[in-house]
Amino acid sequence: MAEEKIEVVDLEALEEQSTLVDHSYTADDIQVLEGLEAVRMRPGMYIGSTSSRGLHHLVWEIVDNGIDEALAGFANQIDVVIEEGDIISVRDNGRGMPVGIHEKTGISAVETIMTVLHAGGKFGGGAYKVSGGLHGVGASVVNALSEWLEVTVFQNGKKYFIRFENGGHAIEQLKVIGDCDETGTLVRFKADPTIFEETTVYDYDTLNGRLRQLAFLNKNICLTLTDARTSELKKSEYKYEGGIKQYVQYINRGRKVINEAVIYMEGFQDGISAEVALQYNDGYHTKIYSFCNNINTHEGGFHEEGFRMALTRVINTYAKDNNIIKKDESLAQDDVKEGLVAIISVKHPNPQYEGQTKTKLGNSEVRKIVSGIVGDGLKRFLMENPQVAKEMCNKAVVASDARNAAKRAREATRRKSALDGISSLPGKLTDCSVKDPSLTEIFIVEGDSAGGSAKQGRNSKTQAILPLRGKILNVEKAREHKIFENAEIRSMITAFGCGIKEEVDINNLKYHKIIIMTDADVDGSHICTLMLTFLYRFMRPIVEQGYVYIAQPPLYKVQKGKKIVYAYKEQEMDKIREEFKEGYKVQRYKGLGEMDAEQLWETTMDPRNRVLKRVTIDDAMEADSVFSMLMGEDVDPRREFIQNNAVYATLDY
Ligand code: 1YM
Repeated sequence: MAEEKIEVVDLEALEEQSTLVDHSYTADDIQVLEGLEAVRMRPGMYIGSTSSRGLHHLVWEIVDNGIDEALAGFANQIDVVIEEGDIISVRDNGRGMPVGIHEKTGISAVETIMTVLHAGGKFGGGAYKVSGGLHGVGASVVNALSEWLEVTVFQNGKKYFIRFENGGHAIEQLKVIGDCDETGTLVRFKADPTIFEETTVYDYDTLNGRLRQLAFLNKNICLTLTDARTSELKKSEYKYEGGIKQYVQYINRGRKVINEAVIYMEGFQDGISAEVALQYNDGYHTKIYSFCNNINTHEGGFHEEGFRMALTRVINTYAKDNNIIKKDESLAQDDVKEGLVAIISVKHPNPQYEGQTKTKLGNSEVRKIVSGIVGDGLKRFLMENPQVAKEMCNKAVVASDARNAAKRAREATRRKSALDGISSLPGKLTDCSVKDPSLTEIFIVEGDSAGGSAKQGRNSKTQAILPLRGKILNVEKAREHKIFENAEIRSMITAFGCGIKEEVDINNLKYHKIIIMTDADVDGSHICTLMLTFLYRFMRPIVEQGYVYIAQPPLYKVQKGKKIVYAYKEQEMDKIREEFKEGYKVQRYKGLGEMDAEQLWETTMDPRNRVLKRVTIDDAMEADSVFSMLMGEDVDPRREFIQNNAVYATLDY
């Protein structure tokens, strides 16, 4: 009976909402395909780009539908498989997409969902769609951009199947292909290589990182990822009963914490749900990550504002009431945030995104809701845990004292900012001759010897070289003024020219490509992690706006007779071995220093041949988290991490 009802609801909605059913089949067919054709003509408008990022976006569109089904209370398991040939398979154990067939048109709801733009969001049983990312375009867009796509629905004891080819053309109508005793939806697709010209190869770590994040943000949903492309299966499984509470613990892993039990609060009002989890560590940095509908709102917005307001207000009131500070004193927002790790996650039926990268939540009503739950929840926590409350307040008082002392010292020496005196170009920089930033790039190179080769090999018109000596600095354990005294960091700030923190001005950025070039080993990736962490914390807009890249030096040089080829990934090397069979020489590069200037140019710096990885804000956020853990007090997770060589894994795209 229940299934009957769902079908009726969907078909009624379908009739109302979809233009499809008002016309004859052929006319509709044309209209439908015009819609999908529009997607194929301008894929960027729907999925952002057709780069590797856009490719991964296809997976998120399908996974989001599974997450929605889970949030509606009907599914608790989503399995993603990367099959051989980079075919993606996503399966959930929900109700299954509606299979009802419309009498007049003979078109099934499944087919409509897969062929009408935005159909999935428009009709349905009334429950709003919570996921659906920045683009949130729906499954039909994935269909349009696939060489082929298959949907199998498990429902009513039957298995239904439909297949589309060539960008969304159903090859036949939905049909029953067998019996089953489970329910759910399985979508399999192969991205169209004529659309994704750059690459159709999925990156395990990218998929893995986001699936773990989705598991943290949606408690009790089990998400798995299997890589079946090689004979050795790789698999991860994530399920967090504690949701964002565990997310905070994950970020603080290996750190000494002030409040052992994570402070957690949640609320629901006017169709908007909000949850917040927070924990202080003994460090100086603040990590507030906010989300709306599972999307990281990097630029903040009203939910973050509500959180900060409530945090500052409640801690000040408590500190005064308990004579920790005087009645006429107050702790600034920066003081109460020192060492704070917080996750704010809201689910909103009608989110408005603003800002440069459309990642700032613009719904003003959210401020009051978040500030309300944080105000009540935190007040209560402090009253019930006086010992921890005192430690939290004391930490803020120490931060406040340090900040005031630094300010007095600055005023005394009449220095306007910690950065005064950094104005002339750093000595080690070898600049390029062209001045137009949109044409120029700067390589940040590990070590003097590689720096030397890079200087010799470069295109001196457009490529600047800044060699760094060893590790940059433990930015985790130093307060800000110490950080700015570090020579390597000062060199970078001066060279880039865009300023730091709140004062970053992209218009002054001197190079539109900042390329980190380090050895392809553990040390190299550690330096890369340090760099990303620094950029993430101090120059976030340049990461957000896509100006940061990681160079990919080759792992191997293979020579057969006169022919020389380079392999940048193990998989490529496997292919070469197959192709060359025998009679070839292999050199494994351990560091950039092993290449002469010409080789370095040819393999890693020449825009015509090189492979660059553009750093996304999520990569930088992960690097920051890894780094924080590596620098923390706790030795065990660090040892484990280094043993597993995971730094390398994270950065080995
Ligand atoms: C692997 C991807 O798409 N699962 C899925 C999708 C839907 C439903 C269930 C569903 C939703 C509703 C009712 C409803 C979709 N339904 C629609 C539409 N997994 C995956 N599982 N019955 C089934 O929202 O009321 C779009 S997606 F349009 F019918 F609502």
